[in-house]
Amino acid sequence: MSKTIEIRVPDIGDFVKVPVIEILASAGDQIEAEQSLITLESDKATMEVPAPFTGTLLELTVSEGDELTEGDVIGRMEIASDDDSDDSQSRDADTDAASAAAPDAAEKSDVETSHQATAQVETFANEGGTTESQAAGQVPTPAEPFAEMDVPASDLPHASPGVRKLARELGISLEGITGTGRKGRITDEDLSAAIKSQMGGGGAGLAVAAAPVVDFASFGPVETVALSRIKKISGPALHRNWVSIPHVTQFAEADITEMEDFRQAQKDVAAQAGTKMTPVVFIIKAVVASLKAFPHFNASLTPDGGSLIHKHYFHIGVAVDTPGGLVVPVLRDCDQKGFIELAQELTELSQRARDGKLSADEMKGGCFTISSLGGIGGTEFTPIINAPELAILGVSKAQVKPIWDGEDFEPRLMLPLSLSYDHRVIDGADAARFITHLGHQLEDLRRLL
Ligand code: CAO
Repeated sequence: MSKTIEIRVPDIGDFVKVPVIEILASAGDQIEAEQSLITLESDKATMEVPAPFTGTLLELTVSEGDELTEGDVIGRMEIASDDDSDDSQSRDADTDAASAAAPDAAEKSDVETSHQATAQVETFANEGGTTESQAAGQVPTPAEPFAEMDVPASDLPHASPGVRKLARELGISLEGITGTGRKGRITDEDLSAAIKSQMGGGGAGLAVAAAPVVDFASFGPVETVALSRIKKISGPALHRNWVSIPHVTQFAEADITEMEDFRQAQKDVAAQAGTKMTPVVFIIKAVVASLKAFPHFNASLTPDGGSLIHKHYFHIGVAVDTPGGLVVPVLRDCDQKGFIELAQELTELSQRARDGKLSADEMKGGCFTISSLGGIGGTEFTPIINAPELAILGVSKAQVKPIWDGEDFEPRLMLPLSLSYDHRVIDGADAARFITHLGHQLEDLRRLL
């Protein structure tokens, strides 16, 4: 004989109206006692609501986004009528707690009062670690861990206990996995994608030994300082781009002697317009001309990697060094703007970047990025592509060099350029053509103007 029971949210401490973020089972599923049915997530913790008994799930009456409180019905299941609270496969249900949590359950005539299992709780601060009770194979009872649960959400990755458990079992760190779920939560799919990516196409693999954990304090005084918010956001993206895009960097030098003479001559004009004519503005124009000549640089791969999306607009990102870290505001429609207008926009955007006042939209939509360290120094560097863009130009400090003109060495102002490109799409020969074309734009002012 079988009977139908309601499944209710068990004691979840002081939490009320906790959103459902994951549905883990479907009607018709054969469910084991303790099997997780749904995941709830508050700002402080994720909690899985397990099945109270072994049986067949008849229905789940909640959806993602619903907000639940202790005692709320989440569905019904059919269990063997002798599958009672003393069934060895089932958790003991605390009927007092159940009726306290579900006072209206007794009013249902066709449905037994629900038996409640204990929510499995994991705080966000528990990543990578295993509580003592978990290590002992126990499900924490609400009474003790809920008191400790009220810890502030840390910057550790958000993931359901199920995802964390699987990641632990597979020895995969959740650090560095970009969550696509609500509030950046790492979902099952994100974990699978990370595992696939770590296994790498062709088995090249990204599985590397974990970085050594060093007790620096044993060598001398130390201080731990949290990374800036910008670095915490940009770090995983840079890491992803670095490991997932086959980068090659092509170097070249452009003779900008004439360009620099012209720029110096234009300084007053720019000053009258309330701005500063920097080399970066000329480089933006040269990049636009080169993107027009080599349209497959102004493109992005489709997510399946099988096609290119060509862009018919010219939005250029410029990396700006700010006290909090690197940000990349995007100057839109650079093909339609003059030098003075671009100079004004660059000055305004980079100032707002340094003041931390850029909006997220102002950092979106770029086709190609320029990273200029020319005002600082260094000879050349290998910039990391700003995915989903296909290439990035690094600019270093121009220097006067003796250049052989066929008869003599002439002092010329040479600008070092570094073009990193996605070798899945761009061949080395194309990159050499692109950077040569770019150099010619900068060398021949008539083309640029
Ligand atoms: N060669 C020689 N001098 C250069 C130069 C170059 N390639 N580029 C700029 N300069 C000069 C400028 O002309 C300016 O001198 P004057 O005042 O005499 O004209 C001086 O260096 C200072 O320039 P700047 O770097 O402050 O300003 P900019 O307009 O050239 O660049 C910006 C603007 C926003 C790109 C820059 O300020 C910046 O933030 N650069 C850092 C970007 C970065 O961090 N990239 C790294 C990414 S990877 O981590």
